[in-house]
Amino acid sequence: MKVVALAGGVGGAKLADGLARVLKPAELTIIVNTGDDFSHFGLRICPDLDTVCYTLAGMANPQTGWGRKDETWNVMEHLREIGAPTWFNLGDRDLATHLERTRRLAQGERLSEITRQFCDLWGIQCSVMPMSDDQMETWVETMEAGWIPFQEYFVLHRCELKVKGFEFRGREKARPAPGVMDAIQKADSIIVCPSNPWVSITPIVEVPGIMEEITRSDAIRIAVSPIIQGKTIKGPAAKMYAEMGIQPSATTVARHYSSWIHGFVMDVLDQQERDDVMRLGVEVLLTDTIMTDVEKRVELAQAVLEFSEKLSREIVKS
Ligand code: FO1
Repeated sequence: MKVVALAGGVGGAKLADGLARVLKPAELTIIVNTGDDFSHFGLRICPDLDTVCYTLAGMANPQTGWGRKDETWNVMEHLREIGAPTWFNLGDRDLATHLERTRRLAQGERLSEITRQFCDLWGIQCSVMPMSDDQMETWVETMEAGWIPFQEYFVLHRCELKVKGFEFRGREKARPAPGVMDAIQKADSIIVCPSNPWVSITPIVEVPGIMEEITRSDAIRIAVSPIIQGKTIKGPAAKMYAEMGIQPSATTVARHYSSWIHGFVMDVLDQQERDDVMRLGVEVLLTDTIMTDVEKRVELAQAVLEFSEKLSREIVKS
């Protein structure tokens, strides 16, 4: 079975890890959002790529979900002493990743190639690829500060500003990274991880060509809700919907994706919304989606894959 997972952020990385533990390495390709990427102190930082890779490699900080475990913060302390900006926390070990990535990008290497080599070094056997090697940056339109880059919204302003909209700057010139279109073409199943629909998944499918390839493929397409009981486990997705005048719920997420998914996985706690989602023309799997530990990641991954196989049998029959 060939599976493509679309992922960004901590929730996405957890399900990607579950899938990597269930599938054979050659069966799984994870396409990661790079709309969050930015340059800071001259370094190229790719938060979602690093979160996915650190999580798969067992190197992620279990408290934050981003950054590395067993981290030290010497550079940050010295930056503070000399009055440098410290709003974005870069641990010493994590800094090594950004330094080496930036050095190699400056030499003309592609982000996808650097990511593949980091994965090899870190023992990650499935394919992890950025959505694009080109810069396509998420900007957030806020009520209070106008248009600002994503990391300023997310980290500097702690998601406190009111959101009005999003823009993916550089989109026109962005191309899917090598391997992305091929993986989608060959996929039996495309799984949208429980990531933020606005700023983790939309940038991926907005890369010119990717959505067309997804809808052209014969793959079963399934999304997992990041919203449970109107709230997100982590991150601002529910807050973003509310600020844009949309009631946050699992049904809202299903509606967000309904034009291109076959199946939707939502938490048992939201079972009263099942019929609303079915009315969107989408099949539903109710299951426990809260990934509190590695076993739960694996259980959710297994449930999603079984659901995909069931839908595949049903669609072939009909
Ligand atoms: N998120 C924060 O909330 N505060 C931080 O200081 C922070 C630093 C950071 C450093 C490296 C990295 O790879 C990720 C980091 N993140 C931080 C997470 C990052 O902002 C992600 O874009 C979000 O998690 C959204 O996916």
